[in-house]
Amino acid sequence: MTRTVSSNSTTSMTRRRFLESAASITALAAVAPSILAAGAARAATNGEVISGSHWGAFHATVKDGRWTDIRGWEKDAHPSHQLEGVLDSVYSPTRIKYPMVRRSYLENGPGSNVETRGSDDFVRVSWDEALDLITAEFKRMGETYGPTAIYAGSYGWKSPGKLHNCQSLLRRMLNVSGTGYVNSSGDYSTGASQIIMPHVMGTLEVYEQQTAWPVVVENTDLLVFWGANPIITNQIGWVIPDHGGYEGLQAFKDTGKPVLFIDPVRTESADFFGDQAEWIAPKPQSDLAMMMGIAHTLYEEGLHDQAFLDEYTSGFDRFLPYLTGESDGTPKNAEWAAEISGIDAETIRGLARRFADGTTMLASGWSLQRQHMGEQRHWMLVTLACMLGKIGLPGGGFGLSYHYSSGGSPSADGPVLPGITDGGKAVEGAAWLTESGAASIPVARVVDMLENPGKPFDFNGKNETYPDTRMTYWVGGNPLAHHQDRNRMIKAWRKFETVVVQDFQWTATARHADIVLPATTSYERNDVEQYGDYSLKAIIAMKKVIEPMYEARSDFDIFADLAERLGAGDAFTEGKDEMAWLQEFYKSAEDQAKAKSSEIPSFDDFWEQGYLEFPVTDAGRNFVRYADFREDPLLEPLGTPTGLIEIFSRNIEKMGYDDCPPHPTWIEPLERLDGPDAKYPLHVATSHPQSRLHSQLCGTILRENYTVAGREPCLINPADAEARGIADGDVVRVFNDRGQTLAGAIVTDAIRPGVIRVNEGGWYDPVEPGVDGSLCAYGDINMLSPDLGTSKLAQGNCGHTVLGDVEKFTGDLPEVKVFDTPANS
Ligand code: PGD
Ligand code: PGD
Ligand code: 6MO
Repeated sequence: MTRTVSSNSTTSMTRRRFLESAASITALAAVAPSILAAGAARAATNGEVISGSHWGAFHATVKDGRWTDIRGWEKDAHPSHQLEGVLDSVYSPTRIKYPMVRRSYLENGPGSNVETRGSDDFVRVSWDEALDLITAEFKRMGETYGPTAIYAGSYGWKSPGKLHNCQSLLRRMLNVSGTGYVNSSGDYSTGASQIIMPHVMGTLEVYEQQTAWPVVVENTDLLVFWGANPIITNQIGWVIPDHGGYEGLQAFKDTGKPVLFIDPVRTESADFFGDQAEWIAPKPQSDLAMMMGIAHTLYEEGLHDQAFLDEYTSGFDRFLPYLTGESDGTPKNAEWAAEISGIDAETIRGLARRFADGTTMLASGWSLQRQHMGEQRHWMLVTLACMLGKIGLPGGGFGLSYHYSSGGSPSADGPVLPGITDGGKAVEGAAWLTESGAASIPVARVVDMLENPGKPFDFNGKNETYPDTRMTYWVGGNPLAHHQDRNRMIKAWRKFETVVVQDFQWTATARHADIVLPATTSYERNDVEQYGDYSLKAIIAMKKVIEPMYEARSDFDIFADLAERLGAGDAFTEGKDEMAWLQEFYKSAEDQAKAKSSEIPSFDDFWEQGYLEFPVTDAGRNFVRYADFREDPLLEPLGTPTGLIEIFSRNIEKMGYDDCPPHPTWIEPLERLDGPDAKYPLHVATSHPQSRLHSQLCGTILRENYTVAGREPCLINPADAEARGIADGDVVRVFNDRGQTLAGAIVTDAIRPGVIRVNEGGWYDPVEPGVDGSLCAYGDINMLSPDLGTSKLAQGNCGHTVLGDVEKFTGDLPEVKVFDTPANS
C-alpha cells in the first residue's frame, strides 16, 4: 500500500451520501445480515435491554427513548455500585455534543496560539468541516514531516466491545490508508512487570490466569495481599467483568484463615476480612527491602527450599552473595530492611517464619511496580516465592492478578471472540503489542518523545531514537489525567501543531485539544464482548440502549468516514456494517464450537437472548499455575533462555543497564519517604479509586458520594493532620516543586503516618489554564508525580513515586469548573 494521504473527491461527500454508499457496500458483505439483526441495529423505544461495560453486564430500562434505570445482570452476584454512574455518564453535562474546533486554531490554522489550549473557547462546526480539517492535516503532516509526524499511540481504557475498539479503529484507518504514524507499546498498568516477567518467568504473568480460587480456598494457609486492594480493583474488567473474584474472596473469608495486608493503607479489602485480616503498613516503595529482609531470614535460619531452587531456578548462587552482603558488605537482613521500611526487624523475621510454615500465597497488586525501579519488586517477590518452594503446588507460590479483573475466577472452555484488527502485524500472544506504525515508543515516554526528537533512548535491550511528531489523534484515553507531571506535560503538548480528541465527555484532554469529535458511548451502538477476563464464562450482546445523543457518532462510523476521505473506505469497512461485523465475530465462535464437536445457537437466537453462557469446567476449577512445570521442568520448560525461573538473567546482564542489574537489587528510587534525597516529608499514594475507573465516571453523580468540599478526597493520618492544623473536611493544598492541587481532607488512622493518599483519575481543572504551575482546583494528583521511566529496561511510568506536603488552604477558594459544560457547546 502506498503512503498517500489525500483529501480526494470524497472529502466533499456529505455525511448522508457517505452513509448511503456504505450501505450499498454492505450488500456485498461476506456474512449476509439476518432479518433480525437488521432490526436489532436500532434501539428500542421502550423496554429492557441487556448490555455490558467495564463495570459489568446490566439491564437498562428505556422509556420513550430515554434510559431511566440500570440494574446488574442477574447472573452477576457482585455488580459494581458504579453502574449508577454508567447511566448518569450518558446524560452528564460533560457530554460532548457536537464537533468543535478551538477558536484560534479555526481562525489561524494548525499550530496557532498553542499556549491558549485550555483557555481558548471552542467553535461548533459541522462533521464535514471537522473531518475535512483532519484529513487535510494528515496530508500536510505526511508531506511536510514524513511518516512519523502523527502520534497515534493513543492509550487508554476506551470501552469494551469487539467492534468499537476505538484505538484499533484509529490505527486501522491509518494503516489501510497508508498514513504513516507513531505507535506505542505496553501500558500504564503494568509497564515494568510486563517487561521484566518474560525475562524471569518466560511470560507476562500480569494478565494471566491465576491458580483458581477454589484451590486457594482449600490449600492456602496464609493469603498475603502485598500492595493489593482486590475488593476495590476487581470491580472492573478490560472486557465485561464476571466479578468471580468476589466469590473467591468470600469463600476464603468463610474458612477463617488469616489474610495479611502489606499496604500503607488499611484498605476496604482488609476491612472486608474483619478480624481475619492483619495489617502491616510499611513505608511506600520499601517493599523490595522487606522482601529481602524476609529472604535473608529464610536463608539464615535454613528455612528456604534448596531443592526447589536447585531444580527449578537459575542463578540463585549469583544472587546469594548480594543477599548475604558478601559481595557488597551490606547484608540485606531484617535490621537493614527495618531501617528502610519502618517495620521492625522482629516482625520481618516473624513473617519469614510464617511464610515458610505451611502454604503461603503471595498475591501482589501493581502499584509496587508503577514506581521508580519498579522492575525489581515483582522479580524479588518471585525470588521469595522460589525460596519458599511452593510454586506449582496447590495454593502456594505467587500471583500477580488476584486483584484485577477477577484473576483466579474458574474458567470455562468457551470460544474466544475475535475483534476488529488494526490492520497491523500483531505480536503473538500479546494483542496489545502491535507492530504497526512507522515507529513506536514505550507508551509512558510520550512527553520524553515530544521534548527529545531525534535523541536516543534505551528500552529492553534496544537503543532507539525518538521520532519528531507534530500531530496527535487521541481516542479512548485521557492523557491529561493518566500521564505524570502535568505541568511538564502541558508545555510539551505545545509541540503538537494539531491535537484531535475523540471522546464522549469533555475531559481535560478534550479541553486542551484543537479538534474535538463527539463519539457515542457504548450504550448508543451495538457490539459483542466476552464476559469474564479470565473465566470467559459468557458472551454478551452489548445492545444499543438508546439512539445516539446530539451529533455523536460511533467510533467505527467516524473512522470509516475518515478512511473513505483518504480513499480507503472499502479497505476499512471490508464492506461490512456494524451488525455484519458482529455476525462475523460470532461466526468464529460457531466455528470454534464446531471444532470441539459442539454447537452454539445461531447469531439471531444469541442476539435475541442477549447472552450465551459456557459452563466452568473441572479443569478450570482445579487449575494450578505452573503445575506442569513443577511436574516436569524438562518437558514443560518455561519460556526463559534457561527454561527455568531466572533469579539471575544473563540477557539483562548483557544489556548492562546501571538501573536494572541482572538480579533483584535494592536501588534508591528518585525519592522516597525519609530517603536520602527526600525533599518533602510525606509520601503521596496515588491509588485507584473506589467509585471510578481512573477518570471515567468522574463527571457523574457518583462524585457526590466521595468528594470532600467538592474536591477529590485526601486521606491523612491524625498525627500529620494535627501537625499542620488540618481538620477533617478542610480544603487542603497538596504540593511539591512539580505542581499543586486542592483536595478535601479525610483525617483517618487507616493510613500510615507520613503517607497521604489522593487517588489517580481526578479531572485536571487548572485555575489559570495554560499558566505554568497553575493550581488544580479539583484534585488531579498527577500534578505532583514525576515523569520518568521505571528504568532503561521497561520505561514504565512512576505514578507511585511521589513525595510532597500538604497544608490547610486559606486563600479564596477557586470554583471547580471542569464538570460544567464548556462555553458554546
Ligand atoms: P480513563 O479515565 O479510563 O483513563 O488512563 P486512561 O487514559 O485509560 O480514560 C479513558 C477515556 O476514554 C475517557 O475519557 C473515556 O471517556 C474515553 N472513552 C471510553 N470509551 C470510549 C469509546 O468507546 N470511544 C471513545 N472515543 N472514547 C472512549 C488510565 C491509566 O492511568 C492507567 S491504566 C493506569 S494503571 C495508571 N494509573 C495511575 C496511578 O496508579 N497513579 C498515577 N499517578 N497515575 C496513573 N495513571 C495511569
Ligand atoms: P492501586 O490502587 O494503585 O492498584 O491495580 P493496583 O494494584 O495497581 O494499588 C493497590 C494498593 O497498593 C493500594 O491499596 C495502595 O495503598 C497500595 N500501595 C501503594 N503504594 C504501595 C507501596 O509502595 N507498597 C505497598 N505494599 N503497597 C502500596 C490497578 C488496576 O486496578 C489497574 S492497572 C487498572 S487499569 C484498574 N483500575 C481501577 C480503577 O481505576 N478503579 C477501580 N475501582 N478498579 C480498578 N481496577 C484496576
Ligand atoms: Mo491500569
